[in-house]
Amino acid sequence: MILDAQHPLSSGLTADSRLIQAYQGVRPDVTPVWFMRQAGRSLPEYRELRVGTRMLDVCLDPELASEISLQPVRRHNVDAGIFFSDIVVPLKLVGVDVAIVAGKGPVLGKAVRTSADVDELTALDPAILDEALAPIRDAVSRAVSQLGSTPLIGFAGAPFTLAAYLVEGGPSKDHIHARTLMHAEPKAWARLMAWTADVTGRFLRAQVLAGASAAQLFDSWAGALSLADYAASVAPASAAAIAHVRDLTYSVNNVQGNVPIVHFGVGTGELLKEMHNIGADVVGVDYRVPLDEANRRLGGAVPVQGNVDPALLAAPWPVLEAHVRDVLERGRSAPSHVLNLGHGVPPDTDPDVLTRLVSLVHDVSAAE
Ligand code: 1CP
Repeated sequence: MILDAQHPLSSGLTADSRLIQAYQGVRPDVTPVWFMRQAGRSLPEYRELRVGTRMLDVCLDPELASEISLQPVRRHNVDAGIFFSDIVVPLKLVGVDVAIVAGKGPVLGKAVRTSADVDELTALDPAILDEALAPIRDAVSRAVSQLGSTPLIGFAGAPFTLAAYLVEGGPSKDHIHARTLMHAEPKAWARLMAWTADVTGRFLRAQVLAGASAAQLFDSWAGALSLADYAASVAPASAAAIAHVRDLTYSVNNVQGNVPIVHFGVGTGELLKEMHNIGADVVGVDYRVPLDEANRRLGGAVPVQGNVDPALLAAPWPVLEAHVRDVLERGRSAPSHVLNLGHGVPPDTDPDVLTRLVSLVHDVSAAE
């Protein structure tokens, strides 16, 4: 489907931005940079807005969600905004009993542990999202109207990462119940993954149709899986989630493009190739695998995003600077590179360090 003429990719507002060029495999004049979790607790203006509010209420308030998406763009001069929301928002909207507990993360009213639990969950009809996602569409279009030529990235959780919360009932270290269900009840697992792909895919598509210029699928916890389990029991559902946005194209000055899709996971060094193969354009790399090695594993033809170690944001500036220069240097081996962290901004990060890091990346890459 071709995006409508007002979409910032179709209108030409964001199609030539550094971010979209790099995501398309073209190296722009300057390496673009944004940070996972750039919107959030590291910013005093975010903490101030959040006083007395609940996370999921804020996600469903179009004015607040758009304002929070804009805060880091105003402050840091990053090359992209990321929509402020959470991966569990579409679960909440389809009718799942889920809350986000401060300092902990998503907590489910009831863990999905058996085939009967899966039947009960999947009886919730994903089609109701078409209407229920209205506040998300509203928040995205408000943010996009303020961002001008800076692209907004839409995002969603990959089916495995969402299933990990659904099956565990909350945050977990090793996701053991999810991995047990995968093998103990393979048919129920497949139903769970297909349903989750539909729910999360609709969330992602709604953001792109409302004006997001790129889409990122977060499979944060896929690093808990073996390559064989990932390929057999997870990758098909991630491909199905991505298929919700894979058909979206734009045409500007007679040049056709597709909405770029980024796929990111933590501890997924062994899975990089598979994570690209599900239909992603760009692979997000965590801090464990250097970018030149990630590029080698990906076959040398895939744009990469990453991978400054978030731990170094709190190290003395010369230590961080040397690390960032090294990441930029290794990133030059790939066709193109978007600088990011290897995972989210830690909540206690000094925001001035992030602003300084953005200028460093722009200055160093412009001089190359
Ligand atoms: O700036 C941005 O990046 C946009 C905001 C954003 C994103 C992309 C939030 C806001 N959440 C997410 C995605 C998300 N949510 C992921 C994938 C990215 C990642 O790996 O970091 C995951 C795994 C979640 C689940 C989640 N929600 C957690 C992790 C819990 C765990 O298992 O360790 C947490 C703490 C939340 C709550 C949340 N989401 C976002 C914020 C700012 C917060 C904290 C809110 C609070 O505590 O009040």
